[in-house]
Amino acid sequence: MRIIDLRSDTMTQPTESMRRAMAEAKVGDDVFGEDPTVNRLEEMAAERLGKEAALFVTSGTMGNLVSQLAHCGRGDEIILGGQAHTFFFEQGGSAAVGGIHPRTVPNQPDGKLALEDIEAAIRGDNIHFPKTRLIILENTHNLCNGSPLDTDYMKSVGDIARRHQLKIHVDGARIFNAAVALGVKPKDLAAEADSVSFCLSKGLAAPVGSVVCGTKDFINEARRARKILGGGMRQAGVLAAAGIVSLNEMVERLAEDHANAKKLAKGLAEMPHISINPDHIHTNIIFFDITREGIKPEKFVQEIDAAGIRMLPVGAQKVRAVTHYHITSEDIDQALDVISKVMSK
Ligand code: TLP
Repeated sequence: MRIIDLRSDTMTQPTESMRRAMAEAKVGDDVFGEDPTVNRLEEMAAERLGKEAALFVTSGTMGNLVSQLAHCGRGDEIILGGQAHTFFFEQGGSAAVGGIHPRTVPNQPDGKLALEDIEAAIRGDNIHFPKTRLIILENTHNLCNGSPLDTDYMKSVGDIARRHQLKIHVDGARIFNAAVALGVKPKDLAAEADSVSFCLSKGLAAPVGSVVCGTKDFINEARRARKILGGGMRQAGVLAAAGIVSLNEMVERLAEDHANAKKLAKGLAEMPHISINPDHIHTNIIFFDITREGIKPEKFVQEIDAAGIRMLPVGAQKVRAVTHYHITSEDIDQALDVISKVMSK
């Protein structure tokens, strides 16, 4: 039975061309700055994001953490969404490792933080308060249906940050999805950010790795933070080689994933006892609610799994599905067929 795995775009396997590039990669000791393939990936990433420099890290979680450690000192405060991956799914690393105080504001359904909420959360000069240092945005926003944040919104947050001398970090795990969905360049979406981290190992299909981009000074600090976290890798060019293929070959095709996610959302919207608005789906992540009594997300997921369709249950009513490189339009037909049978039992 063919397994159609929609749990996450992290399930993607390296392509043939990645495997070849990995086998043939020229390598050196990257802690000494001597791995030519890592250096090449970092140059390419900096160029794509319109920043001076970049740093290859093990994961999106490490990318976000080294960025916070580079921007903030102990006791500093960050402003971020209550649904932000950095707040929700990274073990509270900001506080646990960095002594950084998270101040959450609500995410709007499209992943944005309301501008007035950001302004209201910024601390004044008062001996009782931590110092606000950093605003973190997420693009695309995972828990908010993979919504992309556009350049106008980024400019508005940039204005606030400049007025209050704050930095902006973008958790751009899927910023290439955002750029493709909005028809802009990743560097346009990153222009207002002091730092951006993006993942190679999600829709871009590399086996491992993320890249953090920013000024040279920021990257020097982030490199120190990576080392203390144990993330100084040696002949990491075997991994970076796959990341180079990601940037060269895997970006434009993300549009197919978005089309498949939209198709899945539209198909689900027509089914009884499933609630989803396909107009809210712009990239490769969809969430839908199961509204039928007696079928909880866990049970639903078990039943479709028996027919080879994998999705993730999240919370009391919700299920998540993510399209990616290994999912075809026919797979979506198959998934819809299985789901419609499960729901009409
Ligand atoms: N997200 C994973 C899970 O952790 C939920 C997924 O399957 O979507 N930022 C964002 C927006 C992310 O979605 C993720 C991973 C990360 C950061 C962390 O990346 P990794 O897993 O490489 O540490």
